[in-house]
Amino acid sequence: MTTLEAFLFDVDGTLADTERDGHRIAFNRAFADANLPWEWSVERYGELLTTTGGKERLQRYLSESHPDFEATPDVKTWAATIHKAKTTHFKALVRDGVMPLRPGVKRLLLEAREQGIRLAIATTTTPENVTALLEAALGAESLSWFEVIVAGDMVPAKKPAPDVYLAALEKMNLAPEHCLAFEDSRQGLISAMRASLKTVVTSSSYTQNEDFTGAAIVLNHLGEPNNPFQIVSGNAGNATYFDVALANQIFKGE
Ligand code: XBP
Ligand code: MG
Repeated sequence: MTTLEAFLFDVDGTLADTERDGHRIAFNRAFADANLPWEWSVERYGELLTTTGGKERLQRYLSESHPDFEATPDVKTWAATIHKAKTTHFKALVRDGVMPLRPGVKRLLLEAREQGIRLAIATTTTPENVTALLEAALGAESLSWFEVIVAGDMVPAKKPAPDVYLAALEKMNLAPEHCLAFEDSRQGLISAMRASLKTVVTSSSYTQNEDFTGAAIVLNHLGEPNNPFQIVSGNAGNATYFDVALANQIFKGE
């Protein structure tokens, strides 16, 4: 019988709600540093989020909103420079504690470790951001909890391509049928499904109205004993929060 051996986690929106009050603010601060009078509103950032990856998002914004802007020495280098400043601001925001882990994340990670379930991260974001987030939320030693951390710039294509998940599975020498992925967005779900992974979706503020067809279960968050999840779609039996027992139930398709 196939057993559940590993959890593969997305970061942005899944481990923590990082986009609106984290990445967005960091981009706006990087614009201010560069004396650019641009500010991404909550709404505009929501539109831009369909492009995964910060550098790619910057280039899309330029072509849509400032097509005449002369990026020097070229668009790619310009985007990389702004993005570097943005990463510095993002890490400072993480250290300020503005992006706590979502409900149930810490509890589930601890329980998974206790039960010998292997852990990995498959994310679009910059590795420095992941390190900062884990250190701030769980302590520096938590980095070693994850057998592999695969980030978007380490593979040919970012989500919704399956590359980050395929790379994580390869590094762990694991077949997808032994794993569960955790995602918050349609782009992430598609990425995981293209890697043949069963996927648990915990929708986040920006993604709650997205189409999650194909997910094993969709919840508003993982829940806690004193903070039950709401089921958007799928079957959680009698569970009110997501634990390893429910993971096994979903994994077996019960
Ligand atoms: C997250 C992203 C990332 C972040 C910013 O997608 O698209 O681009 O918004 O990170 P997912 P960087 O959660 O599906 O992985 O600016 O470091 O690229
Ligand atoms: Mg995400």
